[in-house]
Amino acid sequence: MIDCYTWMTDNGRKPIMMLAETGLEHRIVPVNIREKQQMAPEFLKISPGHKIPAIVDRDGPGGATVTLCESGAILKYLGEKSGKLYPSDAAARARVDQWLFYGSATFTTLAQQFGHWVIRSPDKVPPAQAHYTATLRDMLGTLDRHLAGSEYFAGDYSIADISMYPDVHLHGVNDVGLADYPNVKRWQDAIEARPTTKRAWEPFGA
Ligand SMILES: N[C@@H](CCC(=O)N[C@@H](CS)C(=O)NCC(=O)O)C(=O)O
Repeated sequence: MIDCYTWMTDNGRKPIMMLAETGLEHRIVPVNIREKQQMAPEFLKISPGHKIPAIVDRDGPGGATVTLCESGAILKYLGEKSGKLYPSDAAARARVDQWLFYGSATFTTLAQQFGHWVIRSPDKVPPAQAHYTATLRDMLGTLDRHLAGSEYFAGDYSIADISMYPDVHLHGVNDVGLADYPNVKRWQDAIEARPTTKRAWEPFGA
């Protein structure tokens, strides 16, 4: 049984999407970050940087308990454990890793800044708004060029796609629109149509 500590945010949806794909036995433990539940001492033992998502797998390798934070590390772990959405061939795996890291280290991190400065902040700072809008559009352009020659980011549907999807869905579709990024739109529509994605995006814990 895997406990998935998470909330209804971009990063928070990633392990939920992956767990839905793998069929691994799990339960969702809501951590309401608006109410600062991520600061609870018990949660900080799992995620020292007070960030969701995190998982606890009481049936890890050799029967050990595995405690993990960081969405990219969690996706890799679940991919290795289940044998799904993460190829075993070394070259194919390296390609997935490249886009997984782009998704978690670059795309989501900068899209979150767009979300803060352009969408949510009550302080309107025009240079920050312009900078993060241009940054988001630049990244969507990068994704669009890659997806022009590839159905998914790295071969078949994989954890790389899961790492990119939530911010494309939230900020691409809803905020800037995908009219200028037809390949991203085709990719996002295909992932959105998966029954597992629909299940993973249902509200919880509120
Ligand atoms: N690099 C981390 C980022 C996680 C992250 O940004 N989590 C946010 C929600 S999406 C959070 O928990 N914020 C609450 C806080 O920082 O206190 C990952 O990929 O998991």
